[in-house]
Amino acid sequence: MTQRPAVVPAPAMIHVGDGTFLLGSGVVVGGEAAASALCAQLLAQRTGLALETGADAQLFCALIEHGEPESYRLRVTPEGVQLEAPDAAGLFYGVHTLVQLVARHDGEWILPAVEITDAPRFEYRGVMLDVARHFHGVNTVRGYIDRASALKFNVLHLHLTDDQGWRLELSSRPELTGSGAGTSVGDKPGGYFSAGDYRDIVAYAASHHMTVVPEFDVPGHTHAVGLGYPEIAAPPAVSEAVDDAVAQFGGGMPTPGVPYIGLAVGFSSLIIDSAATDEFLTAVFGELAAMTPGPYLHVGGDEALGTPPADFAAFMARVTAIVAKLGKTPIAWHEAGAAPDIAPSTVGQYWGFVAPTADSAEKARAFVAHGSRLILSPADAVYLDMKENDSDRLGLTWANGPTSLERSYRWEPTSIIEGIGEDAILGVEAPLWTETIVDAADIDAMAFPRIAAAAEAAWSQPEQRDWESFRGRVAGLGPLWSRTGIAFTRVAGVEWA
Ligand code: TNX
Repeated sequence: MTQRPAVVPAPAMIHVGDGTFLLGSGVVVGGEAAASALCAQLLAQRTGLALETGADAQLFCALIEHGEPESYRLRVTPEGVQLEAPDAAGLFYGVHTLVQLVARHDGEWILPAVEITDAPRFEYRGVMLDVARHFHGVNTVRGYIDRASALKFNVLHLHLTDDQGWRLELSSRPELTGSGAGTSVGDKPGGYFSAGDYRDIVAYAASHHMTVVPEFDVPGHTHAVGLGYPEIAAPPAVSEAVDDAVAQFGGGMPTPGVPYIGLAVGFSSLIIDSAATDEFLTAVFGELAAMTPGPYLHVGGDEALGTPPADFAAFMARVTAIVAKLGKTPIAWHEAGAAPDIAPSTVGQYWGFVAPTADSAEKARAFVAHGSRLILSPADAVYLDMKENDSDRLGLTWANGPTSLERSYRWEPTSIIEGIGEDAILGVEAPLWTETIVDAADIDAMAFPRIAAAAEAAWSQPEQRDWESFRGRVAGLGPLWSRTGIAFTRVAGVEWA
């Protein structure tokens, strides 16, 4: 085996040794219970071999005393396989690396002899799924958790609300889903998560070492709120910025009280200075905090195009204070950096370009000046909803599109915003907006393979990142993805196996 093993994201250290370990039926996987069961299951799925778990194992998974969180060490020799990690997440990631190493050689399933030591670069490694523009149900979300966690992502950000629908049932404001969740973009069926569905997603994510970050997007992107609670909805905004956005995305302006099924953004707002809005925010974020074990609640704050700057600043200060008081860390899109009085713990999510335009970098820096950190989601690199070709059925092009796998790969987190280095970066997140994305097959076709490029930006050390190497390794994942039912796009420029 001289070929470089197809491990994505690239590990911190990989050394290829001599020989191979032969995977045959009868091979026993043992050690720590959860990891060995997962390992046997995934290897069986990959190869079709019946592997057993038990004592006298040739593949052994062990928890050890010391090491960085989420790290692992994997040693494959012709005699056996040892996986060690200081925590369950590390074992989980080691198992997924092992599964990526499986290869077919002279008619046998083998693992190449390797020694790997690995640990993540960033602590926040996110994917975002928009369940508002098109609703995506629990099974689809579970599938996305399977896929993302296998690439060592540890955060699932759910964009739960937008103009087109409110997708989480709340007992404090039942009309949010009673009236606000009936449709999706293009008048497709709507839908929402019950509290039980949400708990199911949170638990499934946790079992895959992912934290759910739920987002209620306010004050803009709230047309659907007005369907059930018109008393806190401002009339659709009229401004040049709104006109431009409506012209760019399409679907026209909304009619108050009627579900919005277009693609435009920026026209809606909650009423800013109102006791009823305040009570609404306290109730909905309070209920969300109680349902959410993770440390973060996302408050949105993007594209409030019709909201005067002073109103926007006052609103973002208010909503971040409410979330902080609930004992959670607020996250807001970078526009909220323009609000001087946001809760100082607020994490900013930068969605500008790799080369920042206008005042996006300045707004992003404000979060760090307050003592917090940034999540980087440069839209022209890791927005998974960007088209690869103008003629593609799915996706948008506004972020310097069409894009490419190479563009998604070739960027370095510390080189985007001047003055924002490693310590100011909490992590990297790849959002998937779903204006054009209707079902699980669409999600696979858009997210794969570019999600793998984002995974490497989030996990791998800069010295391990190299486009030519990635291009080869990602090709090697094709058979694993096919085997696990991932309907990825065979993008040009990669020699898919
Ligand atoms: C911009 S990114 C948006 C979303 C759209 C997306 C489409 C951001 C914070 N806002 O409302 O869905 O573009 O790519």
